[in-house]
Amino acid sequence: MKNVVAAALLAAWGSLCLAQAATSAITPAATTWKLATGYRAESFHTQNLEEFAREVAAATQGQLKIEVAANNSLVKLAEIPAAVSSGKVEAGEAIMSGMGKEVPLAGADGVPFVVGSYEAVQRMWALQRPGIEREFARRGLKPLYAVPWPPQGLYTNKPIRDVKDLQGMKMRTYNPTTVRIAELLSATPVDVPMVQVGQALAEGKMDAMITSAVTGVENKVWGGLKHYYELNAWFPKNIVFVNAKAFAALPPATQQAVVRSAALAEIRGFALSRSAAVSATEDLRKNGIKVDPVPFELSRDLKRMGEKFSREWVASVGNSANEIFIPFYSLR
Ligand code: PCA
Repeated sequence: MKNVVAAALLAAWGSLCLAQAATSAITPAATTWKLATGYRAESFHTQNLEEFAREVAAATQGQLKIEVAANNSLVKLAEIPAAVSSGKVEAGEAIMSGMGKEVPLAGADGVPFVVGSYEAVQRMWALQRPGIEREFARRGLKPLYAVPWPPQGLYTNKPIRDVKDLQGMKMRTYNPTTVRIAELLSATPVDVPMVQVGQALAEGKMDAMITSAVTGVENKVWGGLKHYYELNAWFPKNIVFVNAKAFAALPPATQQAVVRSAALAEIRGFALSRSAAVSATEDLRKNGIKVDPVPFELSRDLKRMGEKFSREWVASVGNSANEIFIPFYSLR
């Protein structure tokens, strides 16, 4: 009797194993990607990433889970592209112009007074994307989507009339472009990661910076900075990318789900950026920052500086700069 029960149990166990093997042949094991970003969880970029992750999980019935690690917690912002290239993490988000040294085309994002509206951001991105795809592929990366920060304006701790007033100020920078701009303005560049701006201000390490209204609000800069001039100088984009091998290892249906969700995330991100630009400027005002139009002399001097910067940039990048700028201007 005992033997009969044992045999029946064994048979049941065997068929259970067979059934499991059959299901796992149909549904491959779930994959988890870690996605590193250097921005805070509450930032609109990160919120958008979280939504992207939720959509991918839903579209793949949980077969691909993307875990977002915000605030430099997994990899520091500046090191994210290399970490994704090497496969240390599967995916990441970085500010594209921060990669301008290795990928000159990515620097187009930070050239002052070229892109002046969300429509222009879209046109620039469409022209940049093929080159960015190619350059990223050479580094083992696959771009998924890009979303702009709101327009960049000038914050200062005292009123500014012309660029002479900026001379000698400690100007916070966040990429090679802003470093060069500080130099051209005879200010002293001080590299401060976005999440440390509040602290740097409290410690008296900075007098001025060029960034968005959103970044000023997120770092509650009104303790140290008093003026915000709406320069509308450029719209830097964050780009989200994945290790190309990790992407290629996904089943085709999952790859399609990622690409589709990325396209949606880009559209949603543009809309979030637009509305954050408006509400953040209002928040700056409410918190006592004087939001001013750009004084005539300052505007004239900055435009000149921008032209010098553009010439330098085109000369250093060569042909691929013209591949973007010529159609960009002729499409206008
Ligand atoms: N905020 C980021 C990049 C551009 C922006 O608006 C920063 O200040 O670092």
